[in-house]
Amino acid sequence: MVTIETLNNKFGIANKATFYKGKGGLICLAVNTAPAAADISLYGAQLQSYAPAGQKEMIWMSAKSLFEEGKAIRGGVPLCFPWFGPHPDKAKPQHGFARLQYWDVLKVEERAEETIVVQLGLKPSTVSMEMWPFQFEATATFSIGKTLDVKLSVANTGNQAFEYSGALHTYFNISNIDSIAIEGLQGTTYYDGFGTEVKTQNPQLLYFNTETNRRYINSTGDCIIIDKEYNRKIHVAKTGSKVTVVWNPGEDVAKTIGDMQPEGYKTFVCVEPANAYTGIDTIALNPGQSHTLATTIKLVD
Ligand code: TA6
Repeated sequence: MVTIETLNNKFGIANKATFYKGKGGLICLAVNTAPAAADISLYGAQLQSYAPAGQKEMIWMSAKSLFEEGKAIRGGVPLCFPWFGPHPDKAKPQHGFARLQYWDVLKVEERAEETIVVQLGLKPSTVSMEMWPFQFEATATFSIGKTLDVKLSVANTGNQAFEYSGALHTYFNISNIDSIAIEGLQGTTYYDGFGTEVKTQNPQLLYFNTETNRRYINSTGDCIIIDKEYNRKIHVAKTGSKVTVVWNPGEDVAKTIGDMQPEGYKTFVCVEPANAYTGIDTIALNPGQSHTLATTIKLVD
């Protein structure tokens, strides 16, 4: 396996982008610049932290997350690919294999205004071929500056067409689930959990007082997480996605999640740009085609 020293020699940027051995021995990249700080694990290509200068952390991580091969990291921005949610074959992992694989470093670059662009890549492996027998190239691109961009591009590099679903399963750090609301989903239809009944959100704002697991369909607009206690608004824009998933497990479900503290549900909400619903928005790629699912996250007044 590649060493920290090799990665830093090849891709590191002095005092701004440094590879190090993180929890569980997983290799991570710490980014520290004047406009922002961030942290990315190569395992899963999973962003674990992002904060613009002088601001509170925007991304939530579970204090009980396992950092173990074969287990997903709980928190950050898990990349769900090539399927979202449970697979009909129960032997296959929920949310696909991408978050359970080591990704290769393709590039770490500094751009204008000290924005650091990190590109990680994933290609088929024996593990992926057993679960999903297609030739692909997945590229995760993180642009870390005053705003945060996360992109997951998938190219069909084989000679067979394939379909996939996925999500940028972003865990946002919030003051308290009782103190936040989400704007941007009014008038949008959604499925509750994995049910099939279609409901419509009438209120302008979505509040949380119990487990919430909604898939808003044909939802392409931006969302704003309004956090009264932290006195901030997080703007979540997206492209290449027709579904927005909003998830908070609530008190009872949180207790059943082994890698989350019982109180953990209070300080995060997931707002996920996704393509998550068979027949509605799964992405079909012919040989040579590609698709990009992307989000831009920033603080707004
Ligand atoms: O995005 C919401 C969801 O699909 C929920 O159903 C919930 O299970 C969550 O993802 C977390 O999934 P995970 O496999 O990471 O425990």
